[in-house]
Amino acid sequence: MERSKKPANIPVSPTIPTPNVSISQDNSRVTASLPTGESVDILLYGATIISWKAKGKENLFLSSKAHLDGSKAVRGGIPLVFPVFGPPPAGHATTGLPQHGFARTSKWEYLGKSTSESSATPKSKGDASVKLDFGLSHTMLDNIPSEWKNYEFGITYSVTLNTDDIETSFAIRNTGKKDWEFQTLFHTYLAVDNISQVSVSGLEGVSYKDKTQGGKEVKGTSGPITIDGEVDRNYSQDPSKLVTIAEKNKPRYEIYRDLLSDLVVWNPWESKAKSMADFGPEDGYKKMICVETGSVLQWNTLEAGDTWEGGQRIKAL
Ligand code: TA6
Repeated sequence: MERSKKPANIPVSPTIPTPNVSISQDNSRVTASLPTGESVDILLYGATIISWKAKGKENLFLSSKAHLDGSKAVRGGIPLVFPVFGPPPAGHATTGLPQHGFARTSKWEYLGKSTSESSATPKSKGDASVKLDFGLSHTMLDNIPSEWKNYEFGITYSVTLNTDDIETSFAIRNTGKKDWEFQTLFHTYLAVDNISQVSVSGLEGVSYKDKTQGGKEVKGTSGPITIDGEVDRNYSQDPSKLVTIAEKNKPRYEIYRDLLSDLVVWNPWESKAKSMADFGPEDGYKKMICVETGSVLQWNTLEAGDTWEGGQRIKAL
């Protein structure tokens, strides 16, 4: 063939960096990482995120005494609360369930991943992301010690790891013929360097239920929240309002909410931390703050066949 007519060589582009997802041998854990180094580690037990690394740091607090073997809800990371927040009330469909429900103590199914490669030029590894889906349904639970054994549901929990944030979202379906009520929350344990230098803004002037005072309604603080003792507060705040966690007045996390009107701010402080056998190290309470997002200050009724959705995005700064 005449040389001039030979088609030009098609340059072969170097492989575009893609997210990596692996499942542990014993099928108990899913780990994902991005070409840029961000990573997330999720136990199928409770679909509990136990590690989220971004900006070169671990952003979640995990108690050094946390049970990671499925024997108890994980003390740290992002445990999932469903269908009841706190101790179930008496005379209710959730009566008999454990504190914070069964989602965090059930084995979830890994449903798969979807990734988006870096769309920038092959050289930059800028914005790959990976979405991991997990599922829980009534068929996967046995001996539910409550009226809930008669309800049918399907939950898809999606965790999306991006370069500087993580998204967690729920799609909760009532797959049965009976309507039912629920509460749900992402019980996020954020890692901080020193709780005494932490402030939470975005809740100024918002009144709250103070669980350290038996749920008494308390007028909101005029300035950012600071922590110098046990704090256990339930706030209701317009989901479009940004909540920022700062350290030494330098923003460290931003929390964006999608349809989640309630926030819980919790730090057990010294004596409560000591009273929890799975809380460690002893001064671990100085290294964490729970800023939890959900829908817990009222019951959400989900009619048969309906789906409820809600989520959050936490940005590490
Ligand atoms: O979300 C705050 C809270 O409800 C606190 O009252 C405290 O009990 C915390 O959760 C931990 O609950 P747990 O059942 O994990 O010990």
